[in-house]
Amino acid sequence: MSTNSQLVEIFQQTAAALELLGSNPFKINANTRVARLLKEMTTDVGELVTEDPSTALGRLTAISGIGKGTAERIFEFVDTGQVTEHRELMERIPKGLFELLDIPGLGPKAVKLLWQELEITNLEGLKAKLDSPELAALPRMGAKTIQNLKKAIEFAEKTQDRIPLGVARPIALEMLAHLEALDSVQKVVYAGSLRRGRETIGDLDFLVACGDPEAVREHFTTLPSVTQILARGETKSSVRLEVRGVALQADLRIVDLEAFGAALMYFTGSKEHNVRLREIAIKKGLRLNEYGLFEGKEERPQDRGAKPLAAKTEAEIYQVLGLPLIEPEMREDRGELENRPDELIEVSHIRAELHSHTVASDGKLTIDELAQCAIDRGFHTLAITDHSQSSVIANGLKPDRLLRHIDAIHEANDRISEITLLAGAEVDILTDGRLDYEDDILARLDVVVASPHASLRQTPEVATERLLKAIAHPLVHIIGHPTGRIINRREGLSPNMDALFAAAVEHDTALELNANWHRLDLRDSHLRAALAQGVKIAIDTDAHDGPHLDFLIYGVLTARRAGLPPQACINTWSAEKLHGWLKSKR
Ligand code: DGT
Ligand code: CA
Ligand code: CA
Ligand code: ZN
Repeated sequence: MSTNSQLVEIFQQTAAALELLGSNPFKINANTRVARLLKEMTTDVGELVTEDPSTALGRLTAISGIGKGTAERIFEFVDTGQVTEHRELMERIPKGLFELLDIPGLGPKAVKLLWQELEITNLEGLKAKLDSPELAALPRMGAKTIQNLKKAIEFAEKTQDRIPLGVARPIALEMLAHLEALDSVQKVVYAGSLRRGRETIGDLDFLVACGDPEAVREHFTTLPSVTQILARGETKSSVRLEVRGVALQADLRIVDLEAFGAALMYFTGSKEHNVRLREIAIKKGLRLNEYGLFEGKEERPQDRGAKPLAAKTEAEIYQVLGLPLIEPEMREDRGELENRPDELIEVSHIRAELHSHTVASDGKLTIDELAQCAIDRGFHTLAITDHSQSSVIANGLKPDRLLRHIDAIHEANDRISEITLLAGAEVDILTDGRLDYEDDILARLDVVVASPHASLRQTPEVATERLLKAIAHPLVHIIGHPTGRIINRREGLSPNMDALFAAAVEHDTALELNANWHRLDLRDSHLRAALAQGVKIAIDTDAHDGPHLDFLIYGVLTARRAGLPPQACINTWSAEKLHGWLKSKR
C-alpha cells in the first residue's frame, strides 16, 4: 500500500472515531477532508517527506488543504509508521464498531448509542440483540427501523464491494428500457453516481415523471429481478435486485415533470457539489432544493405553493445561478465551478483503437474479424497489439512468431481499404523496466504499447524507476494500464505519478486510460493531474473480442470526470495527425 492510501485509512478512522466519541464536528470534518485530499493526490507524501525531512513540513503545508497539524501527523507517520492521536483513539474504540458503521442506514449517532446503551461492539453483538426489547426501547428505534436494519445487515453480508461501473450500467439500462415501455411514463432517467460515471456504484437511483404513479410503482417493485421490496412509498420506492449473480439496490423516485431538472440535479449529486450550489444560491438570496430554485430564504417554499424561478431543466437552474451547465461527470466539488474545459470528450470523438488482441495471443477474433468490428464503429485506424513473449499465460509471441504476425497484419492492411491496420505489440515492461523485445524488433512495429503485467506489488520507488525507464524508451508510444490495478481486486503499483507525468511530457510518450471497466487505469484523479501537466492521453479498450470495443464508454466517462478535452486524447486525432505522431518515434 502506498503511504497515501495508508494515511487515507488513518484519517478516515480518526474521523469515524471522533464521531463515535462525540467530538466537535469541525474536527471530524477536517479529518474527512484530509482523507479525501490524500485519496486524490498524485504525489506520494512519503517521498515528499523523505526527500528532505528538514524542509518537509513547509512543503507539506504548502499543499492546499494541509494545515500545520495535518502536516505534523503525516510527518510522524512517515517517520515512525504511526500517528499517536490515531493510535490513542483506536485504543478507546472497539474495532467491531467500524463494521457497524459500514452498514447502510447505521450512522455514527446510532452506533454510539448501541455501544453506550447496550454495550454492542460488533456486528455479531448487534445481530444477537435485533429482537431484544432493549433495542426497541432505544430512542428512534421503531419496529420499522429495526426491520430495515435487519434487511441492511443481510444485504451487507451479501455484497461487500461497491459494484463496478461496467456491471451497474448495463443493468440500469435494462431497467430503464423496462420502465420506458410503460404507457404512462413521460420521462425516466438514472441519476446518482452512475450518471456521474464513477468507477464503482453504491446503488442505482432512478427518477420518473409519469401520469400513473401507482402503475409505475407496481411495475418497478415487481420486476423479475427484484428479490425484496424495501420501501413502497408515495414518492420513493426501494428494491433489492439480483441480476446475473449481482446483488444491488435500486431507488425509484416519482417526480413532477415541471420540476424534473431540479430533482435530477439533486439526485445526481454529488452531495458535495450540491452543497456548493446551495451556498451560491443563498448568497444570491435564493433557495435551491430538489423542487426548484426559489426566491427568498424560506426552507421549503414549495410547501406554500411558491413558484420556482427555475425547475424544469438543469440548464435553466445553472443559468439562474449564474453558472454554466456543469456536466454530471464533473460534479464532484473538485473546482468544476471555477475551472472547466470548453469541450469534454465524447465517445463519438474517438476514431482509433490502439490497443487490441487477436487469436495470435489471447484474443477471440482474427485480424480480419477485429478489423471489421473497428470499421463498423467508423474508426480510421486499428492497431493490433498482441502480447509479448513473457506473458506466457496470454500466449505471448516469441520474436519469430511476432515477425510473421507483423507481415500478416500488413498484408491484411493492403487488402482492406476501409481502415488502416497497424502492426503493434503490447510489450511487457519487465520488473526492472527493460522491455520484452530487443530494440531491432520494436523498431519494426508501427505501435508499441508497453505495459506492466507482473510484479505489481513493488515498492513505489522501484515501480517509479521501472515505469520511468519504459516512458523514456524512444521506441515506446504508449504506456498501457500504467498501474495494473484491478478494481475491487488488486491495488496495483503506486508509482510517483507526478514524476511519470513529467517524463511522459519530456519524452512525448502517451499514457493510457484503459477503458476496460475492471481496470479504468489511469483512474480519474490521475488523469486530471496528467492533463494539468500536458500529458498525451490514449483511451483504448484493450479489446480481446468484438463487444469489448463497447468498453469505450467507461473510458470516456472516466475521462470526462477528469475534464479531458478531445484534443488531449490521441484517439480523437485525424489519421494524418495520428500516423504522423506514431512515425515520429520511428
Ligand atoms: P453511491 O450510490 O454511493 O454510488 O453514490 P450516490 O452519489 O449515487 O449517492 P446516493 O445514492 O446516496 O444518493 C444519490 C444522490 O442524491 C447523491 O449523489 C446526492 C443526493 N443526495 C442524497 N442524499 C443527500 C443529502 O443528504 N444531501 C444532499 N445534498 N444530497 C443528497
Ligand atoms: Ca446511488
Ligand atoms: Ca440511492
Ligand atoms: Zn492488452
